[in-house]
Amino acid sequence: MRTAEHPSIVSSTDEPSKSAPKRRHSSIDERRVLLCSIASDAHSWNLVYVQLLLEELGYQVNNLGPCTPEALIVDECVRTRPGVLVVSTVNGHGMIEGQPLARALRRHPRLHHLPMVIGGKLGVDGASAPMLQRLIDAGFDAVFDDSRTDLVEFTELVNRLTRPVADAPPGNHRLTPGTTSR
Ligand code: B12
Repeated sequence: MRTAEHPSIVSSTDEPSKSAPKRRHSSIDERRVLLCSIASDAHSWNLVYVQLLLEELGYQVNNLGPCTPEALIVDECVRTRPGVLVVSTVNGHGMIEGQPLARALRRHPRLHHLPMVIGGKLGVDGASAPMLQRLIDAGFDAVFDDSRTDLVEFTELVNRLTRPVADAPPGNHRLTPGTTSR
């Protein structure tokens, strides 16, 4: 759904989860971002741009580069335990390829709670809200199509997703799969 707070972000439901927020594994580094693309996408300046943006905000970014194989993304998420996974893609296939990628990540027993977002130029012919919703349904916490979103919304969300649990106000549900906002 599109939220009133972030009208151009298609994000998962705002409804509070019934379950208590879950504490993530202690080895997770909240300030570490794993950045990647999708397997078909050869564009690289989008990745450089997003990396520099996040580094300026103080994140340590591990950029896996373009044409990122799904298996590598899963393995690196498990190995490096990032605070958030950011998928950047602009060739127009993100809408399609992002879905099996999200499902593969969510299927892994150690990645149920990994905050993950996707953004860029996601479709070849624009990006309708129902299309973006499919990426949320597949497992992404938020979707940013560059025809609808600005980078301020993205950086605000990353800050929120990676806030240490101890600093989060009561009722923060960011650790529940499929939920980004309170
Ligand atoms: C350079 C370029 C290439 C180069 C890439 C070289 C390289 N090493 O990167 C080459 C020639 C290889 C190339 C190939 C192709 N390209 Co090209 N390419 C471009 C071009 C001209 C510039 C891209 C660029 O570097 N931009 C600079 C970066 C910094 O900006 P950006 O990519 O727009 O990213 C911004 C946003 O999208 C956003 N963003 C990106 N990721 C994320 C992630 C998050 C989370 C968030 C919040 C925001 C965000 O932030 C960035 C900064 O504002 C664009 C057109 C254009 N003017 O944008 C087409 C473009 C991306 N290419 C396009 C296409 C179709 C192709 C090809 C399929 C062409 C072909 N028929 O072969 C192939 C695909 C190859 C592949 N397998 O992926 C289309 C994609 C269409 C779509 N999505 O609807 C574009 C948009 C051109 C067009 N108007 O049709 N391309």
